[in-house]
Amino acid sequence: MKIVVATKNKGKLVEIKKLLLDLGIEVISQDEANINIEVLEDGKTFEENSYKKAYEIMKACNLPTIADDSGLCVDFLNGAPGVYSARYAGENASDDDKINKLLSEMKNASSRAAKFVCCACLLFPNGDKIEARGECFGEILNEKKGTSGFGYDPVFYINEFSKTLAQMDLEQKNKISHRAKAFLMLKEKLKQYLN
Ligand code: ITT
Repeated sequence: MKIVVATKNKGKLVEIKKLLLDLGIEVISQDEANINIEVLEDGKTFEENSYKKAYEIMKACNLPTIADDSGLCVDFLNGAPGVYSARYAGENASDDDKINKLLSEMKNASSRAAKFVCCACLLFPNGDKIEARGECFGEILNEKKGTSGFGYDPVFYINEFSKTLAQMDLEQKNKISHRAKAFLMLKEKLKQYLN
């Protein structure tokens, strides 16, 4: 079996490929499958968007396809940026632009609690679907710390480890992140499905 990963985000792709390594299945990116489609992420939930991404790429390549829709939900911002995390500072904004916007919105925040959410959806050409959700809790720092990872990692601090996600190496992030939890559950469901 071969699985296509429906993402254009290079940081995510590195994490997902590593998370799926122990399946012993060939995993290729949508670029490697030569699928150049922009999926309009207009769903109201992470679940809706992950299904939509998996569906559109799966239709184009006719192979089992896995998509991840994820984002940062901040208590003080009533769950924002949420499903808009990628476009929080505009369509082509950099990770730094997004972080700067977040920190300015949180200048006088009474709470800095936040969580990352990841919804993973694996769709098969016959319509079968496996889904899983993972969450990772932390708080938003006032300044960036660390250079690993991607997105909001430099300001997402986890008390238990006294580190931001950007101060962790990939191995450590892939043990505790929202994505790690979602993909661990998805792999368990896939193993049952294949038996
Ligand atoms: P694809 O849709 O092509 O997969 P994307 O970056 O647009 O790529 P999303 O729509 O799921 O993906 O947006 C998720 C955004 O949330 C992502 O761009 C980051 O800004 C942020 N994000 C998600 N997971 C993250 C993580 O593990 N660390 C830091 N930021 C993360």
